[in-house]
Amino acid sequence: MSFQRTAKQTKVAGKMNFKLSLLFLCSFVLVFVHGFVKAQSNIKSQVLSSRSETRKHQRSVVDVVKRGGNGLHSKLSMSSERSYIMIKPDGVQRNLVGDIIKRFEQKGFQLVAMKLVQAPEELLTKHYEQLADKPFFPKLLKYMTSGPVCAMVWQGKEVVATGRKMLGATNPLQSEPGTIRGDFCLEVGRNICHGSDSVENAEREISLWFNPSEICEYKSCQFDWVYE
Ligand code: IDP
Ligand code: MG
Repeated sequence: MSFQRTAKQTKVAGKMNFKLSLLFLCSFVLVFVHGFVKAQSNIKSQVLSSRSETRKHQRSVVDVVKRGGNGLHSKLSMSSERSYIMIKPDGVQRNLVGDIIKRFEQKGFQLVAMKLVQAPEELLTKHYEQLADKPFFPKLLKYMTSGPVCAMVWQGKEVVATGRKMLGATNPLQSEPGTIRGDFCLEVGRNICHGSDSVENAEREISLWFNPSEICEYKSCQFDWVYE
């Protein structure tokens, strides 16, 4: 009888031991999983906070530049004006592309977009919409569609007004020597290049001829030697 009780007790004790071990194992697994999850979330929050620190740092650098702390912002904004300059079909045919580009490069302006285009009449009609009622308009369209043009965007301080001075008067015979039209051509209907006449028109013309993705943004290595 007492032996049977002892065996039963042993059996019960064994079951208890098993349950206790199971409980212990479960608690160990729970503690481990909890620790792992906590460590993961700590790592995540550290990464997020370091990212936000980086962003804060970037913002503060931009702010310093914007406040003009080192004069960089004012230099950047004054040098960001853009003009649409186009070498017309006669300029391309007469191999004057290099000479015209050279003048803008030498002046210190920065080339930010360029392509050769056989322009459709529709595009030129939009480009010259302010001249649509002029008697020479059909001749102008014929001239401008007679071959490829070299379309460019030049950037720099007062590039619109200065570009116009560099081109010279519309009628080449009235253009000063030293200007592009003054040096390279004779007739108003063969005046080899176009330049935007206002900042507003420049932006309108640039958006007509170029997709934003075709215009490059870069700091020229000459920047600090051109701008004080
Ligand atoms: P611009 O090119 O100097 O800005 P605009 O008056 O805008 O001069 O005229 C656009 C273009 O139309 C000129 O560059 C020239 O090729 C052409 N053009 C202007 N006036 C005449 C003209 O009287 N006869 C023929 N073509 C002209
Ligand atoms: Mg014009």
